Amino acid sequence: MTLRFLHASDLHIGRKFANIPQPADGNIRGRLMEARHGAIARLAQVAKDKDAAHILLAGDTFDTATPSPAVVRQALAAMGEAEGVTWWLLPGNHDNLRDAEPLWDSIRETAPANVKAVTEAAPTALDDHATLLPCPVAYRAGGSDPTEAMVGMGSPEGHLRIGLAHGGVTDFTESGEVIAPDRDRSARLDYLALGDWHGRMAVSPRVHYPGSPEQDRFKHGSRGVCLCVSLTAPGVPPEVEEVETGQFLWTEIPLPLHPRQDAAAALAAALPATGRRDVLVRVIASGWAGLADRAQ
Ligand SMILES: [Mn+2]
Repeated sequence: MTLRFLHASDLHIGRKFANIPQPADGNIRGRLMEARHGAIARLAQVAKDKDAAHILLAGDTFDTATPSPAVVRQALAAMGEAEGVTWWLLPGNHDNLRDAEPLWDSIRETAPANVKAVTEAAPTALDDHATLLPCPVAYRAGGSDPTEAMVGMGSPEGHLRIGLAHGGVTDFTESGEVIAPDRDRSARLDYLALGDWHGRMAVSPRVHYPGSPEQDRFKHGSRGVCLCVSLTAPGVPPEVEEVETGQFLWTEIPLPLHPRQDAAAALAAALPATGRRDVLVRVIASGWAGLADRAQ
């Protein structure tokens, strides 16, 4: 009996991208915002393709504690359209329980039947063979390990134990919480689904960050992914497959320059040959240029 689910995090729906220059003749900020909403449908498609019955969202589904009602309504509607899939939404630091109380109230009241808000740190049956152990972020900077409660959470004999949490395992966290990297062992987990880090990272065979399914910074250099996780029996290591979900590629391109070079031609040659409309490039120019070269 295989349990298959998708693990994603940090959708940051509603993010406005005010730091991205908006060209006079384009709407890149709007397109980036739309791509984050679009991640919902792309995840739903992956779930369908992979025959996964559940999608675990490990926090920061929404970018702020107070997304506009339209952003929330449209996101929930898109999740509702995914037939045969149940979405499990965990509060992260951006949409934590305290700051985003009205948001979680409205999700519980208005969400379609296949969208579950996991706002309590209590074991929840995922199906007849698996128990979800969620640890929602209570407030923005808790300063303690948000997964500690998992150790004491019970589950029926023979059930798979799947942890769901949001926070850092090392100093990359901005929120102050640090998760014990061996939590899978101390809480007897078959899988620990984490969010917070926006790049893909495997902490250990059972502990994973999928990163954001739609990238939002230049640091990772590849399109966003989600994880397709298969579990067969308690104690058996999971099978974890990365599935690309990102629309935009955020990438850095080095551009070494020297005097009397045609810089414009060098730039044109360094840019990607195809698919440019969905690529954000940060050009890192370096080297030497005389005054005339600079002007050019
Ligand atoms: Mn985040």
